[in-house]
Amino acid sequence: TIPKTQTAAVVKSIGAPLEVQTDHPVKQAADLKPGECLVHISHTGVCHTDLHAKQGDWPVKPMNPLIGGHEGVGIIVAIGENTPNSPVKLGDRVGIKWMADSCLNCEFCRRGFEMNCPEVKLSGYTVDGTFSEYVVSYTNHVTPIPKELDSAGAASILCAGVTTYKALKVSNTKVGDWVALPGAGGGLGHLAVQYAKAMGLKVIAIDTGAAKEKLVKSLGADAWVDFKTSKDIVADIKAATGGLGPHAALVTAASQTGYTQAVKYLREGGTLVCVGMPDAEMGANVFWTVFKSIRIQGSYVGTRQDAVEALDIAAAGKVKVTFEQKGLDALKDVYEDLEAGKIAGRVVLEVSK
Ligand code: 8ID
Ligand code: ZN
Repeated sequence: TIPKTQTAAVVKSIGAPLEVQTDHPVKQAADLKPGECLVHISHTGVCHTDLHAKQGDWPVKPMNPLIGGHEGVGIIVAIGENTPNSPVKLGDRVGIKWMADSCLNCEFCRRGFEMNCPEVKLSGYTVDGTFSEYVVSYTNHVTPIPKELDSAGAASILCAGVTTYKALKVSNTKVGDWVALPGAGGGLGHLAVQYAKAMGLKVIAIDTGAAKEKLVKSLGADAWVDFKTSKDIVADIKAATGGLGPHAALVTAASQTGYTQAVKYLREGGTLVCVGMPDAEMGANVFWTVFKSIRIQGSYVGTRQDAVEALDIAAAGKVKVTFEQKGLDALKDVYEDLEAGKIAGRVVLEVSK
């Protein structure tokens, strides 16, 4: 039976403190529209995007009041009546990603740019997300979780995993190439290290502090540069690759500084993949971008298919989320730690047992 109320973490307005409410209403099965499903969330990761949403620091603003969260795993407990051809059924364990729904019929959806659909619904941004016990999602876009993965371990594949896997796919690299990863010790970055190694790349991890250094080295990073203690990042990164610089840089740093040197250290013909999303200019020099034939590529989450692939790679044991598990009550502190750059890997919240 579906309860009438639930615990949910709510942000009432931009900049307002997070409130954990125990009497938030649950949408009942009879009220679901065709195509909607109700998911009983057990675990959800906390992404730096959720912090951007809480602070409202992006040029595209979130809805408010808002329940954030877009790395959720749970069980489908209801499906809207008259849902046509649902690819999932009651009782299925599914994941909820940033892209909660898209029309599937527009030019962007047809071309594999579902995230750019004009009808796109964003979990924890334009529709309520996974920081609650029950969330309404969409049968066409929830992702079945492979049985090899437990729910806590699968959660952060739904955003951090999918996003970095897709970004590597568009990085124009091949087996044996070097990829630089500014932000490597964070939620996205530590998965980028692992997907990159699984794809046969050599990894230069760039971040700061002993905890993140230890983490990325344990995950197979071939070289490490601390951006806070390095006297010359460009020289250190080039030296680590034998002088020529990396073939690609995949920036997941949530700051402008992660971007500014990338064009300087990239190898001629290299690709800069932009993933981290500060509202900032990236500061690439035009002369060097042209002279070195640099390609600059934005990469925004991934499609339904990318999500299936990213989960399959994790299910095969090639990628594993490093996380600390906490309760929904801890979300406020997690935001503070994210802002301070204190989290190596991810925090995953257990929302219900
Ligand atoms: O689809 C997308 N493109 C997408 C999907 C999901 C998340 C983009 N994002 C964005 C988030 O909105 C956020 O802006 O990616 C960014 C990183 O998200 P995250 O991995 O969840 O954040 P984190 O765990 O805080 O990790 C960021 C890391 O960057 C390091 C920090 O130390 C931290 O470990 N960092 C920073 I801040 N500046 C750096 C620098 N100059 C840096 N590392 C290297 N050089
Ligand atoms: Zn995210």
